[in-house]
Amino acid sequence: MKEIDLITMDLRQFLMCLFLCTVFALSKPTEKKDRVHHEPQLSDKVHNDAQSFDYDHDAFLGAEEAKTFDQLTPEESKERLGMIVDKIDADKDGFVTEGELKSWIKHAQKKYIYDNVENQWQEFDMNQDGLISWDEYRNVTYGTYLDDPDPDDGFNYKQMMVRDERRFKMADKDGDLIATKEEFTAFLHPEEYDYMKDIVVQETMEDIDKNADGFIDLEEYIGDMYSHDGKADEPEWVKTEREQFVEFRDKNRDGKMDKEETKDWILPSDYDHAEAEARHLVYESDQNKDGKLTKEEIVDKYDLFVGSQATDFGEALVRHDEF
Ligand SMILES: *[C@@H]1O[C@H](CO)[C@@H](O)[C@H](O)[C@H]1NC(C)=O
Ligand SMILES: [Ca+2]
Repeated sequence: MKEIDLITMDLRQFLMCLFLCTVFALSKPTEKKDRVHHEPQLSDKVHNDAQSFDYDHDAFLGAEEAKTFDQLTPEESKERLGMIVDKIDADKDGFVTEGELKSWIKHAQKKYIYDNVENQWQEFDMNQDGLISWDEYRNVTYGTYLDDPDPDDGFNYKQMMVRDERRFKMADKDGDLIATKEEFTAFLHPEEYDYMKDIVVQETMEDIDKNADGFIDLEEYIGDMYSHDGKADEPEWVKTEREQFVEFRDKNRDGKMDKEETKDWILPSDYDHAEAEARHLVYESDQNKDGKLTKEEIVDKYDLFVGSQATDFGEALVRHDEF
């Protein structure tokens, strides 16, 4: 019980800080709030295989992991790549398909999200059964509020809890009110999951739609990103946002944004980089052109997937060994 209280106190302090920070941010009139969820990039490197495979390495391993491979000898790289191939081959049929490769690349791309869920997991899985029930989540997060439903720190815990429960139920695909790790990841990071997109849109609309008519009108749209302090003239970017609203956000020109228009704004559908990279990797290494890869085909092309370029590796040797 002690522990729960402590955690919950931490959460309250965190929320208080968040609240104060938000107030602080809003009080600065030039600060602009960004509601758009951007896709994380596969790599910040340029994709030009004639120069180097750095982009492919980042995409395939994630940028952090790719750095550790730069320190390995070709033999070590091949060995570790072989072990990775076993993981990518999800159905264990001995072949890596384009689809399996795409899932793997998406996984590498989202590693920071999985790490974040991993870090929070112990806190919520009270009975350590590898699952997090709504009861567990609610007790840990709102235990103090439930014991004392009338705290005077200014937060509407009831409203936050109702909203959390709705999102939890949406993430919980089989409706047993118990979240697996995947479902809990969808709960904490809903923008990463197709089946959670509607609730992301709904929550965003509720935040912005101050008169609760189910639409975002121009003043609500501007009011969410810019708080007037009365005296100052509107900065230039606010005027630009007004034009954006009329020209691009409000597609059917009825003066307000509905669900679909809000979705197009905050969750723009990007070109699928992971799919393109998976296709590229298969194309480059599929020796017998049967459309799927064996471990051998992948390891043969280890320099494309993980290995450092011969020249890089030479430099690494010079750095580490003294001749
Ligand atoms: C949550 O708290 C309630 C009230 O303290 C308790 O009865 C219940 O067993 C708790 N549930 C879990 C899963 O810890
Ligand atoms: Ca549990």
